[in-house]
This record gives sequence, structure tokens and C-alpha cells, in this order.
Amino acid sequence: MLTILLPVILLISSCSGGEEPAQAEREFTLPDDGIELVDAWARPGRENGVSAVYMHVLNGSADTDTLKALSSSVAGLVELHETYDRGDDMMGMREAEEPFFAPRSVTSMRPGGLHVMLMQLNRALTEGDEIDVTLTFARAGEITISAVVQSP
Ligand SMILES: [Cu+2]
Repeated sequence: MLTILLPVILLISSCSGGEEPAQAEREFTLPDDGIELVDAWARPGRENGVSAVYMHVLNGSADTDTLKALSSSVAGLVELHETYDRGDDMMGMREAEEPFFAPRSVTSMRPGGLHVMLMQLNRALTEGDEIDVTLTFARAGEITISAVVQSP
């Protein structure tokens, strides 16, 4: 068992000063082997629209794992995306080129970074809904998680 401390950016809202990013420590306990997916949540979305799912990917294996496939019952198309600076003061997103998860590591998907992109939503996603997402890894195999829909 290995524990990793990772700084996580949290948006903390206060009555007085709006939202300010703050550093907080989030403690993860890696599984003894294989992949564990924790804290999954999804953005609200419109029917025929898009949404994004965020989570932490805990790879407890001594080997690198690779994401092979993604699916969800609420989306016609699901891809792993990364956010990047387009260079014109705009952020773009594209399919992640290297969906690799290093041995004994935590990879965090979060707004402004890596995310699971849901496209062609077959229904609206509203706050409080729970949706399924299935990630298929080369080593760990198929893992289905439930993600709660909430506003960022
Ligand atoms: Cu995206």
C-alpha cells in the first residue's frame, strides 16, 4: 500500500470575496494492483450536446497502463481529451495523444485539463443525475463507474 499526497486546486467560495483558488492536500491510497477510479463527477449538459467527466485515476500497478476505449450509455461518442493553450488567449481541447497512466501514480482529470468528453448526449444531464462511464484499460480491463452530475 502506498499513499500519495497530491496538491489539488479547489475552488472555495466565500460570502465576501467570490471564488478564489486555494491549494489543498488530497490524500490518495493506491490500490495494491490495477486501476481504481475515484471522485467521478460530470458537468450538466443538453440533449444532443456535450459534457465532461472528471475523476482521479489511481494506478496501483507496477506497470504503465493505457486507456484503450471509453463508452457511456448517455453518449454516442466518448473520447479522452486534453485542454491546451491555442496561443491566441483561447483554450482548445483535443483528443489526448498519450493516454498512458504511469506505474504507481495518480492522474487527475479536472476542469482545464484532462477530461472524458461526452458527445452526442442522448438525454439532458441535470444536477443530481448519476451516469455510467466505462473505461477499458489494456491491463486493468473494463471498469465502469458512476459519475454524479454537478455544476463545476
Ligand atoms: Cu473535451
